[in-house]
Amino acid sequence: MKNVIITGISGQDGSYMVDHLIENTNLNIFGAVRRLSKPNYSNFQQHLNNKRFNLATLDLSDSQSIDNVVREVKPDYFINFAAQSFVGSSWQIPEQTFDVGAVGVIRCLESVRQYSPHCRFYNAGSSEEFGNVKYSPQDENHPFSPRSPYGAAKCAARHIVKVYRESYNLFAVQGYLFNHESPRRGEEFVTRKITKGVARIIKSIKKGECFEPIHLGNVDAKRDWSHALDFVDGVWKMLNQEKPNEYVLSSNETHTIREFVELAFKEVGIEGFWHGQGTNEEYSISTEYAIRNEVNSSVLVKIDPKFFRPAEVELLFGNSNKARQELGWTPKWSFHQLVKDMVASDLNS
Ligand code: NAP
Ligand code: G4F
Repeated sequence: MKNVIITGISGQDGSYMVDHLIENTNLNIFGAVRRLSKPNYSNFQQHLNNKRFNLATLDLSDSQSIDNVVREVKPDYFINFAAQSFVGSSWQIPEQTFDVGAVGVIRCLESVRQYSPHCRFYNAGSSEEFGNVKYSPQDENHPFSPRSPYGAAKCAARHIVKVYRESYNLFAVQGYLFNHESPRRGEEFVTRKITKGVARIIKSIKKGECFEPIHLGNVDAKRDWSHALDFVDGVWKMLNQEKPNEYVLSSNETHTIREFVELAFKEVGIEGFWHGQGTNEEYSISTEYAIRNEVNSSVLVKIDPKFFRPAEVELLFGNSNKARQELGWTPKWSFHQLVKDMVASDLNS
């Protein structure tokens, strides 16, 4: 039986990849977590008793820990999802972001080269590498122009993956993945912050209670959002093609944060309207809804400069036609279905 190491399994993509490979392959899975003072197994606890699932401990900032696992497992696949993945924090902890996101990838590649050179290696690349975009939609030929320490780390990782592929003939690739979300999305990312806020607000309204608005930064930024479930399938296809090519995965649509807000509130029956300008702008409940439902608070969203970034990626809009044609990758979730799924999950939690 073949072995796969997956890092980042406590997070969104790593945990969905474990689900995907348990269901669709007969691989032995070595899911890697780092040591935390309070372990968080919630995204993969459903597999803890499965004989094909093994928990491994490794930290991307520690080459010994990576070597130990790779030497023992001799993986056929190594899927690296581990990273400090929050762009906003990458200005506060730039060294750590770069160390894990770029140097950590060298540590993994070195381990694979030495102890399991036949292994197929995947690193999680990002549309943040395109950053200050030059044309739309962005495809595999778009130049790199990162706007954050996070984006710069992913660019460095891309170069080192290529260097190892070309120097040692490793099957090593890094996809260009646009934003992908789900009910397992971390709570500080904008989509989850919105859907969690919407669930909190509608629950308060139903109880006749006052509520605090959701505080957001730049609501005019545009993102190309997909469901993470579609992307783990795309990553697995990328790893199993004949030759190591790198692909964009995206929905091929772009939407503002504003649109996400409007759709998420609509999902729970709340109609709102934007008013005011700049940092005084707000999204408020329509008067008819407020009267009908005897709502005491009216502001749903407030703009808070605390969430503005030192440099912003204003527009991301992908072109994943190459992956769709060459890998036969067919995403199943629409933007609307994604918002619906996230709101429903937060309402039930
Ligand atoms: P996520 O939910 O934040 O998960 C990140 C994972 O990395 C967590 O399991 C985290 O573990 C782990 N990790 C962090 N530092 C580590 C370290 N030093 N050693 C070992 N593990 C470490 O992120 P995600 O959304 O699933 O994204 C997965 C990957 O894809 C990331 O590399 C991200 O940068 C990249 N990516 C994501 C998107 C997206 O839209 N989701 C788009 C493009 C690229 P802890 O629980 O211990 O913190
Ligand atoms: O949800 P975000 O934090 O995601 P961002 O920065 O696009 O990064 C995500 O996608 C990348 C792929 O493109 C990944 F590589 C990365 O790991 C991560 O998964 O922010 C999205 C947009 C930004 O323009 C941000 O300025 O939403 C804007 N925004 C507005 N208000 C906010 C907020 N973002 C957050 N997190 N919180 C806010 O209150």
